[in-house]
Amino acid sequence: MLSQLKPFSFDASILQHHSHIPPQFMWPEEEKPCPEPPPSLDVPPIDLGGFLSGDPEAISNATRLVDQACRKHGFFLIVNHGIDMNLIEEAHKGTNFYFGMPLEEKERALRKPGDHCGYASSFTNRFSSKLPWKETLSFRYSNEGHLSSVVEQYFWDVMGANYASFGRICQKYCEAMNTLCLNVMEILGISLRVGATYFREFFEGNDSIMRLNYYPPCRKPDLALGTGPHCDPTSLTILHQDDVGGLEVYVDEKWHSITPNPQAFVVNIGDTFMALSNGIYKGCLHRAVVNSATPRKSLAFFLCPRMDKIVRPPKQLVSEGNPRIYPDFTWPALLEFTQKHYRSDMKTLESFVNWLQQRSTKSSEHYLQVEE
Ligand SMILES: O=C(O)CCC(=O)C(=O)O
Repeated sequence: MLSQLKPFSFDASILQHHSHIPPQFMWPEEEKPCPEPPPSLDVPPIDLGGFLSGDPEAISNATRLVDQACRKHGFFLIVNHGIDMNLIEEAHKGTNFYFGMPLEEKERALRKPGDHCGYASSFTNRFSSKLPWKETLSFRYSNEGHLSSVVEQYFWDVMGANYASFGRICQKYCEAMNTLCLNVMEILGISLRVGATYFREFFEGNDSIMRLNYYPPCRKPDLALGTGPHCDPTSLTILHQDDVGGLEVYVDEKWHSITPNPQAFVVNIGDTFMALSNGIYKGCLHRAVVNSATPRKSLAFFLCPRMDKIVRPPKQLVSEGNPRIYPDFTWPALLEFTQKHYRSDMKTLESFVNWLQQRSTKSSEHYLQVEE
């Protein structure tokens, strides 16, 4: 089937009005969206302001709720987060501005094969099946001092002076997400009983990824998916969705919606944190559906460790009754695996471990560098 599909290029601004969609965007029966919106998932709202105030009751509530959610499915909301609502709004406006540009303009940031940063569109030049109905722009953020303008610089270098202001907004937005992630790491450190600073320190100097997702309307939303089912291979995802709705999570063998809340960030555990917690905290399958009337946007910040950090659980999380599940690895190895060899699903870590084991000792050593 795959080999019969011709390469194609569509203009999403035209395709969104077509009542027939190309077969590359039709998902198999068992993966199609639910005919009716599924019930909402009960995701606990975590009061970050309360936690940071040092109030013992607020700390105990936040850590208890996070612990329950992460043992079961790894999704929770952060409210009272202290991030300037104007910054969030500006980031959404800039996202509209960028994706509203003609294709040749957006393609100035075109993602190169094998790279994970840049502009990617399922609507252009792909031989494939089960394509997501979306366009994305991804870029690197680093918390290392000498890379303190890496986002701003990216927009300037790739898109030019007209995007300098949006680049500054994205830089600020990523810095805010970095702060938020490190605060969440304190909650996770307490809830896993390894101390507030353990994971915060592990992620200092992180080398993370920001992705802007844009889902045009689709006249056949019952056949297509905006983002196919996947687990995030990264460590922690902080997502802000607009008010359209479409994010769904697979819990207890069914899909559930995550109702939009502009005041909240949706947070989920990724595979790398699952490994850091020795499998105690779970990431779970999620996807995004599309609709026939309204474009949808989401801003996703993916926290990733510094490239040379060894992903290994702290000794408090390993015992005779709870032995190591995953071997030591580095984030670049898992990134390569999910970019080149494997579409992320519920079994990514298991498959990654098998892949690592199959490689020669020599090349494994390349991935298992020793931390400074
Ligand atoms: O747009 C969404 O709600 C989900 C996005 C997502 O899962 C992703 O970018 O990996």
